Amino acid sequence: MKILVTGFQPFGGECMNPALEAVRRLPDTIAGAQIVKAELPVVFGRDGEVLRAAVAEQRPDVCLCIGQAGGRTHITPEFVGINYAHARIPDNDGNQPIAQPIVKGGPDAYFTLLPVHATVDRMRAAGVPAVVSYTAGTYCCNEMLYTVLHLCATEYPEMRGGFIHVPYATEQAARLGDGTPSMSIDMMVQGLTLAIEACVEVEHGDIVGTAGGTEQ
Ligand code: PCA
Repeated sequence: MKILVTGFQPFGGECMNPALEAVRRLPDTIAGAQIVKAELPVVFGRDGEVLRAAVAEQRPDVCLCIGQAGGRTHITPEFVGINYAHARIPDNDGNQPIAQPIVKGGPDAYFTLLPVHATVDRMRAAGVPAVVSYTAGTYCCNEMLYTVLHLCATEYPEMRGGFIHVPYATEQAARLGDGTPSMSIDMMVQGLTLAIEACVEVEHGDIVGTAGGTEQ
């Protein structure tokens, strides 16, 4: 099995993106699967082009995209990508789409093709804070989740895709305000490794999870 793991570049004035740092530290093989990596720009439209090119070149069985969700306390595998871009801040090229579809005429939403509940169970059992999220927001990360699932639905029916958000790294929180939640990059690497193991072992569907969601 081949798994393409992507990490976003820094954005919003941050000098690092913990998602990219964690992806860089992943080994080349996890649970027998070959891990290939790509770095994505935080630029509406171009992130999808880079992803599309990486998928065309690598032909992965699984495409797992990783991004930062500053302010979250847990690693959050995302359940749903919506066909809606609405940027609170400009992207790294100064674009700020407001109330735009990602794919004109596309379905309103796609559900993840990855076993997010099995993933969260594994992370929690290993002591890694994790919860299934039912919103990936409306910025580039949601755009990427929607885009990868649209690719799966339209061009790569054998591929499975999904997205995981990670919190700020401890180094970022040290520069931000008192009370800013964070996690070590080492723990993110551990969590992402468990997520990839879950993708290898749970090839069809997911377990029925009771671990709740971000609404709780
Ligand atoms: N997080 C942003 C975009 C890039 C990233 O790492 C988001 O949550 O949309």
